[in-house]
Amino acid sequence: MRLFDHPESSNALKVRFLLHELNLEHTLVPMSLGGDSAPRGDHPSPFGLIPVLDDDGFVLTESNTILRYVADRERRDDLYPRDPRERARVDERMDALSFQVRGALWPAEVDARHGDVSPAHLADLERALDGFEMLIADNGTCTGTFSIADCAAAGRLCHLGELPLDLGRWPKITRLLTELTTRPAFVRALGGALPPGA
Ligand SMILES: N[C@@H](CCC(=O)N[C@@H](CS)C(=O)NCC(=O)O)C(=O)O
Repeated sequence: MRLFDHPESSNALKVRFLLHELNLEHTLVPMSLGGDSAPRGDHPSPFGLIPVLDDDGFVLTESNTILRYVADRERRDDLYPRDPRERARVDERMDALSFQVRGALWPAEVDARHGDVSPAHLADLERALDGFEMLIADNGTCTGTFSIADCAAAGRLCHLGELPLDLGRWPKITRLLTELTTRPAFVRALGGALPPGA
């Protein structure tokens, strides 16, 4: 397996976490970030985005799709259940991270890189985190047992501690982050170092 990757990509980190969790041998193909994301003939993604997985010629984009594919390929029903309701709960958390949390997180992260997070962006993010807090389990996982939703959550949220937020407002999210970012596979996916503030 080859993973087109960048060390700072949260979406690639989600996939690296799962590959390490499953001890799946893989080669990382370093890509650049910060391009124009326009489709390019020499890029494995039609959108010019990473991650992209190449599994013996089967080329797959979209980090959440890759997580689902890899768990299914390895027949890890514990990580991505077959039961329709249990599977829907995993999908629900992954979709909430992508469609409710990421949209609010990204502007705040961009602000933080420029040194000042706008109050409006912070308020949007706080609202999104309030919702995610209500959705998840209270035992340090998204659904009650470790699943691919947790790989998605770790990649998406591991830099939350770097933002000017009082994480005490979200005890379930705080526990989730503590459990996930200290998991050996996640530490390996990061290359051995925890991100600052994780
Ligand atoms: N929905 C896609 C989003 C992928 C995405 O936004 N990737 C970012 C890095 S996390 C990227 O490749 N950006 C292009 C660039 O910065 O050049 C997924 O989940 O895989």
